[in-house]
Amino acid sequence: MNRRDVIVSSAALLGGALALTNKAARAADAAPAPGGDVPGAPRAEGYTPVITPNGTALPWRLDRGVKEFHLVAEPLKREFAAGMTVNCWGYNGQTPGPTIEAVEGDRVRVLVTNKLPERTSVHWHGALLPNGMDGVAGLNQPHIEPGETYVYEFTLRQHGTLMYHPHSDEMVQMALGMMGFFIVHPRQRAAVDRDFAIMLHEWSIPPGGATPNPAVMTDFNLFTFNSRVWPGTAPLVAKRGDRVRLRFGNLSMDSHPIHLHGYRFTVTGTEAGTVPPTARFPEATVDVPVGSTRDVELVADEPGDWALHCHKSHHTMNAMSHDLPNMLGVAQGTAEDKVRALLPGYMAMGESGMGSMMDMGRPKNTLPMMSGTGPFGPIEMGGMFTVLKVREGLANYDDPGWYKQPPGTSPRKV
Ligand SMILES: [Cu+2]
Repeated sequence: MNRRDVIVSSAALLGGALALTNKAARAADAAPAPGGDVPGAPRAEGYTPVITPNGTALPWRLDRGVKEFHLVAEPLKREFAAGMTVNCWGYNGQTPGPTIEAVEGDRVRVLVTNKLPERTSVHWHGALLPNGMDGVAGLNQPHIEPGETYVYEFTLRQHGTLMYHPHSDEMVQMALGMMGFFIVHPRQRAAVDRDFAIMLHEWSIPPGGATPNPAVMTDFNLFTFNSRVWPGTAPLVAKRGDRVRLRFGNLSMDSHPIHLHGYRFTVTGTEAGTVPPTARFPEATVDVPVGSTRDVELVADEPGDWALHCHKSHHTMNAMSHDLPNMLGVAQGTAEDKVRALLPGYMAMGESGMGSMMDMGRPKNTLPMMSGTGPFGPIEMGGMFTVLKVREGLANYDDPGWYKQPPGTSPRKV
């Protein structure tokens, strides 16, 4: 296939049969795809639709056998949790961008409209495709200038948890939140009841600030599941006995060891497809390396509220500062009064731990370092933390509230 046949400039596009104004394309995005396909509902093709907690699926329409999607790259505001809104870049008003779902063998067409203040491109991370469709601006295609729309089109020759992200000023654009899942289901029916996709990311936003700093390489202070931090992360709800798949994607600058309490699971897939059953082994923590995806599967056979979080402990903190002196065990009683004379409101911190820091004052648009309240008090977490809620006999998958532990199954104070 000739690249020019399938990547066309905005001008050519607007003059051709595929002409779509941004406004019309947005309207098409908002409407259910023809043929009875409603995003988020089970599809005729037989796969369980992926749930993107705190996110959405990208609608598509069928155009003579081709699944057509439309991504609009644009600035947006994202609430990370109540009390903090961040100036991000993403797709269709969201970070991560809406999840693209298709089936192995599908021919897909993705229109990409650039409404950013700078040029961009989209790389289909992990996809097997013609070289011209790979999205590395300058190498495989021209940059998509502001105001232009490019069309990518290729046939899905694989299945797996793929991703998409820019390959043009990639450092800045990814630091601001430009990334999304591109999930390709296998042809045969998937054997899961609940299928969740969580994009891992990290950000550097100074206390009181609202714009991520793309120049930061290692010292991040906010760590997100689908661009939300605890307690803003949606719970994952399953019925007892459901087979659950958790998909994790990582386009941040660090690996994230994701730990699930109360369960064992096996890694069943990566961005390159299914892991052969003979290569699987049981784990309770899956390390998700940079530039990778990991699918894990389990049977939700133990009811409860089970923590799911990154096990790098700084990654479950919000607005974490890393340049503090270590005050553990340092008596600060008299120093506090002296400093307070110079700095009214000063609080000595860290002498016996930092748990109480969730109560301290802070600049506006800044979340407490540790946060969230559960049925037994403060949870003292932040960042990459959510809860898998497994319940008996659920009528639906709405948040069922906190788990009521059966008598005799809780620790006793003696
Ligand atoms: Cu982490």
